[in-house]
Amino acid sequence: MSWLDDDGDDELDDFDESQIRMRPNPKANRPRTKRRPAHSDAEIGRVLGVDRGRYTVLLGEGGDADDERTITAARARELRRTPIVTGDAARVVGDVSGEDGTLGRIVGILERSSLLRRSADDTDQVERVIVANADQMLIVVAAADPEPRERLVDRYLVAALDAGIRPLLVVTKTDLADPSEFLKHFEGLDLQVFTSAQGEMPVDEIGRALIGHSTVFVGHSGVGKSTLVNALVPGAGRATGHVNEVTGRGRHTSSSTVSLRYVAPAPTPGSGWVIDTPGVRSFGLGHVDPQNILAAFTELAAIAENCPRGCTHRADAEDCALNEAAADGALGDAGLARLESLQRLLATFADKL
Ligand SMILES: Nc1nc2c(ncn2[C@@H]2O[C@H](COP(=O)(O)OP(=O)(O)OP(=O)(O)O)[C@@H](O)[C@H]2O)c(=O)[nH]1
Ligand SMILES: [Mg+2]
Repeated sequence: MSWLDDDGDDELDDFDESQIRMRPNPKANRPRTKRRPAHSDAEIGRVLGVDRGRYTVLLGEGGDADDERTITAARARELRRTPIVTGDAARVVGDVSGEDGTLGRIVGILERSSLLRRSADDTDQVERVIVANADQMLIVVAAADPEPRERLVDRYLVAALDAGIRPLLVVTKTDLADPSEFLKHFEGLDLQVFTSAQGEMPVDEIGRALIGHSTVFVGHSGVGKSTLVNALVPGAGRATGHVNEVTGRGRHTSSSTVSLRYVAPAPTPGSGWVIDTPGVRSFGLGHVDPQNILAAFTELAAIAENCPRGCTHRADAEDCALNEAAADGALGDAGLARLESLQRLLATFADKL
């Protein structure tokens, strides 16, 4: 293993001299080369969380219980511009023992199967990466306190469909208000819906949906994401906050994104990953490709093949094959409801929250 850094020069930005002496390198006297070390000895680990430039990485996952360990790692300089986020599969070198006071080094990340992103607003192309490799998104919305807003749910749906992530919906705090009116907005969608109340959280139902998946929990501050995570993952110890009675806003209790292992209670075998995220005020969609939204509505996408080039598929779009099919009664009630949902999601690009 090389203690040259990743630029191939001998600036030892991550190591101090005491470590060098402890780890003599037989190649140290060879001529310098600009070739990067191959890091063929890197271990692959799961990034569980990021805090002030330090990554918590799980190594040895899936092996013997003894092999599994959580380490702290810094990123190699060559990765400066690559965002590394919770859920990434990272290649780690250096001290990977996980012992107190040790620091590994992330030298690369594996190709991601999905990437959930948002932008500050809809015109902003600069994206913030939230989580990598999630295959489900649990959209958490409260029946009240804070008031549910279907537009924000639409935005999450759009972000999920764009990223190829399956959305699920949970309405919390149904002890405070009846969510049925709110839920009507989502009837046309292929969306599993849970409801949750104080003292009556659907832990088993949600748990079943988590097995074998990596599920990111998203939603406004104060809707109860961390409360759910704590109920699902005993010992998670996520802090939960109060909702301000005057503004109806949450207090942004969770400040970082953290991945936790869900283990189904006996006798059901199975596990999955839940990712608790901080509540956000807005969820910009500047980076989203509307074609990805349409593609998620498979049967409607097939009809839309007959649309003129550049068709927006909005309700007011002329010669739109979808609008024509709707007018001809070719879609049926369920199809009409889905078209309405699709058109509302497409319209989120024009609306601001
Ligand atoms: N009445 C009622 N209160 C709930 C329910 N679920 C959560 N709460 C309360 O809502 C408040 C906010 O919950 P959190 O879990 O901190 O919310 P969060 O979504 O994690 O918020 P951020 O971390 O700020 O994004 C806490 O006081 C919870 O006790 C529920 O089903 N019913
Ligand atoms: Mg929280």
